Amino acid sequence: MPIQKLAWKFLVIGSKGSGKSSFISYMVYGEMSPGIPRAMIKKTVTREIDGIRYSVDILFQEADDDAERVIGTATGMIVVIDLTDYRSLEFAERVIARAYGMNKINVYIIGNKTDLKYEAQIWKEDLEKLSSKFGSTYYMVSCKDGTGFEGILDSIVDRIISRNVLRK
Ligand SMILES: Nc1nc2c(ncn2[C@@H]2O[C@H](COP(=O)(O)OP(=O)(O)OP(=O)(O)O)[C@@H](O)[C@H]2O)c(=O)[nH]1
Ligand SMILES: [Mg+2]
Repeated sequence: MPIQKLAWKFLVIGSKGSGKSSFISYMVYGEMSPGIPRAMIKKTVTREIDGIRYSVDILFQEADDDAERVIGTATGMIVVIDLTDYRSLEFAERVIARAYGMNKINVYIIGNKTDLKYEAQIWKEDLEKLSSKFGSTYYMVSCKDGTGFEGILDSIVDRIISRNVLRK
């Protein structure tokens, strides 16, 4: 089977404390390891589509207020929203609007901290509204108990391969 190697950068953006580091950690290590440095962390994802094997090196980079400087260089954007903080939704909306203004279409919305449901200030319906406004996709997760992580990265990678590589 032919192999195509790809290298992408994913920006993980969100308001302070929304769970960006925890999300990257869960994606890459399968657990929320406290205190991972604000560094670039790499994960390789392998997918098979239409008889071609894709090996994608994904570099995760965390960003918040500095987001605007780095949006231009990213293949994909993962916008993390703290469901217990309504300001986190406002932050996300601003960042997403800016990204679309720069023709960045691979934007994925993550509603984080579903385990804190009694403290929620943002609900599924809010994320539904936000994602349909921009034509993006949203996922609900908890970096604490691992809920909702199953298949997220694979589905994001498949979508980007379809859009950017196969141009379906
Ligand atoms: N209960 C709960 N706490 C979480 C979850 N995800 C992250 N946290 C906590 O939220 C706090 C912030 O998490 P981080 O991953 O450091 O968030 P961040 O967005 O990287 O924060 P900054 O880099 O400081 O902006 C930490 O105390 C985490 O333990 C979650 O799903 N549930
Ligand atoms: Mg962090």
